[in-house]
Parts: sequence; structure tokens; C-alpha cells
Amino acid sequence: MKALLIVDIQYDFCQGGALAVPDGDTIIPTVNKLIDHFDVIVQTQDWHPEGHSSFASSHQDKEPFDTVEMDYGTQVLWPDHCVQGSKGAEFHEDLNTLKSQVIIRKGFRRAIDSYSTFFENDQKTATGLTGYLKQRGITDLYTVGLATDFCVKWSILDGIDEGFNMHIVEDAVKGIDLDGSLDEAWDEMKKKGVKVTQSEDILS
Ligand code: VGL
Ligand code: ZN
Repeated sequence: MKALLIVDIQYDFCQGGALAVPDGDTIIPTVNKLIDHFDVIVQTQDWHPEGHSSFASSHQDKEPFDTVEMDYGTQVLWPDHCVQGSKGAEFHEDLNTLKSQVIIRKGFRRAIDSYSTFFENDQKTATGLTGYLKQRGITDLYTVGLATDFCVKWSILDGIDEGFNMHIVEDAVKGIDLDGSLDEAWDEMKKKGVKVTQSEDILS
């Protein structure tokens, strides 16, 4: 059984947002069309407390897009974004969220960031999504959303490790691209065995 995984289509990742993904909101009409073709819809929501450790503003002498060493490895530092309860953390109003059955919030622990919707960035702390999907008999996840080279990529890599067939809908994702991170993400996902598909293959 298949499900649609909609990653982080929130104002802060869209045009004018704090961490805008270039052309991020242009995928929304395609995502809305895909929603009609799935019975199970899972959404993720980046959901940080103020002063989150992934914010450059939480570190002395650091700028957005610098990196810092955390207990769990290297962490990119971001502009403050998707702060719990803020407008930027809300789903974009053009996105049809009515059919979403579960919303996985991530990044809510101050000391750990979470790109993947399966595990936080320590690669150990589970979100519970695996259990939810397995109990519902889901075998195939079709992934769309933002950003290809961070939350989409890590969700796909972890999803494969968790035993799911992970598909990426190429025309329904957009990336940030820091120093070639977008090409690298595609290479990593393909090497790991992601199945690349186009929205028209699903919609036709
Ligand atoms: C994301 C950076 C920081 C994402 C979230 O959704 O890809 N990227 N937080
Ligand atoms: Zn974030």
C-alpha cells in the first residue's frame, strides 16, 4: 500500500519566508493534484522552539549557513525559522491539508535538529513514523516537498533503512543548494536506491 509524504510546505520555506527555498511554492499545485491520488497522506512540519540549537542566532560569532560541531556531528546553522506558533511555521495556505491523516512535527527538541521524518539528526531518536506506517500496512512512500537536499533527502535515506520503498516525485520537490548540496543529495538518494518518478506518471 502506498502513501504520500508531504515534507515541510511551510511559509518559512516559501517565497518571502525566513529560509525560502528557491521556487519552493511553485510545487504546491502539483502536490495538491497528487493528494487526490492517494488514500494515505502524511505531512511533516518543521517545529522549533525559540533559541533552537540549529539557529545561527543561538551561537556566538556564527552566521546563517556556517556549521558547528554538535555531539551528533556537523550541523548547518540556519536563520531562525519555523518557530513554534509563528506564521512562518504554518502550512502554506494554498496547500490542501484537509486529507492529511498524521502530521509529524520535528525539530522540537532544543538540542537536536531533525531533518528526517524518521529519526532526528543524532540518527537515534525516533519520531514514531515507522511504527505508524507499518501498523497501517504502508510499503511505498511517495515523497514531495521541501527541501530536496535536507529534509527530503534524509527522510528518503532513513525510509529506505527502515524498509520502505521510497519514491521521490522529481517535479514536486525543490532544494536549497548550499555548496553543491543538491547534486550531492540526488547522488546519495540514487545510490541508496530511491525510485525517481514524475507527477504525470502518477496522475495519468
Ligand atoms: C529544513 C533546514 C532546516 C528542511 C528544515 O525542511 O529541509 N532545512 N530545517
Ligand atoms: Zn528546521
